[in-house]
Amino acid sequence: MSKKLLTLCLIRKDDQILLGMKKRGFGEGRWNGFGGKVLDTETIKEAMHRELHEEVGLEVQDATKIGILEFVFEHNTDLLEVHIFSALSFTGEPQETEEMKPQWFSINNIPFDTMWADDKYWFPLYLAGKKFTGKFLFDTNGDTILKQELNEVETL
Ligand code: 6U4
Repeated sequence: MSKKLLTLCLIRKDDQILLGMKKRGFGEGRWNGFGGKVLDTETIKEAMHRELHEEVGLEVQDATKIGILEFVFEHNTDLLEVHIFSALSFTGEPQETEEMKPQWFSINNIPFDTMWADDKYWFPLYLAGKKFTGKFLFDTNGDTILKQELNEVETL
């Protein structure tokens, strides 16, 4: 297995959450938080800030790590380790970029049907202010979860 580190940043303002429609590449056609691959030259947190800026033009000051999830796809030797951050304030205006089209959603109306299939399991923990770790095995095309494990944790 070769492990790849990725970031995902979720921004919440009162009862709204900012998601982006991925316009190209991995996860195209799904709403998601903002993030991407950690480069060899940067820390995970630096990557989170860089990707947030590149994908939606925002800066955050208060991001805290809330989750670490591992994703594996059937018949694939890559393991994606996604480090998830939560921020409650930001500077800048959300901007559409070549990668993402941002939109605010009510936390009571999150578009789970157009998101990664794992999101509906761990978003409730995120929204309740909990921390978590988990592992998900997807089928080859990433549409169906074949196996999963999700745990609430005290610290990460
Ligand atoms: P670049 O480097 O821009 O070509 P790209 O292939 O577009 O990469 P990447 O790596 O930037 O994609 O971003 C993948 C994003 O999707 C990361 O923020 C992590 C996130 N992600 C991957 N699998 C996920 C999953 N199962 N559930 C989820 N987010 C996931 O909520």
